[in-house]
Amino acid sequence: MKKLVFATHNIHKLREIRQILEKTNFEILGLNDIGCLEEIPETQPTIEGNASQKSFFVYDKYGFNCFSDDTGLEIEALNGKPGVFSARYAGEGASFADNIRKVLAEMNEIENRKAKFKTVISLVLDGKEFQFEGIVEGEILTFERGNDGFGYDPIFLPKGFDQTFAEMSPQLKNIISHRGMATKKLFEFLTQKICEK
Ligand code: ITT
Repeated sequence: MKKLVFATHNIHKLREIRQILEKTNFEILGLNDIGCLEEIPETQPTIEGNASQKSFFVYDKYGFNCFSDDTGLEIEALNGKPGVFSARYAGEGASFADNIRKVLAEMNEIENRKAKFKTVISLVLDGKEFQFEGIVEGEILTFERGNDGFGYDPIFLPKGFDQTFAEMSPQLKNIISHRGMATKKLFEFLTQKICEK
């Protein structure tokens, strides 16, 4: 079985990805499994750049084929912010609640509520990079709704649905979400790779 590293320290993400990629015959390793305990730099100005930086960091330093993901919320009226700063929009170490508070304050009295979540997965196989994107469009509400999910889920209403990401079941969110879509593309690519062998 070919080994493939998922460059995250987040065990929840790792578990989820292992389930999704179960049928590809790739053995998915986490960073801990390869002895990488350090924080991987994310210093690029774009989501694509950050995903790429993480994958190449592991490939170059640890010598494993690898993939990583980066996600951002892009709000039209805020010129695409918080974007790459989504995790630390209200400052280094900010909580999800702090970030939501900042977004709602900045969106106060703004009529254009359009926003999208974007995930980019960067896969580095034998030194060659492939990227897979997932985008979900929607709008930013004026107040929080729902308790599930994480991050900006309580204020994001995906287009065509009347539940926020924090109100819908995790199963439904996984099917329609940015990360779900990007992961599906990765799954199809890896399945095809195995069939080619
Ligand atoms: P890594 O260690 O894997 O890099 P991270 O916390 O940086 O984890 P992401 O790049 O996936 O995770 O996401 C950046 C931020 O965007 C995250 O902290 C959330 O605030 C927000 N976010 C990402 N995915 C989200 C989702 O599905 N729903 C709501 N908010 C999300």
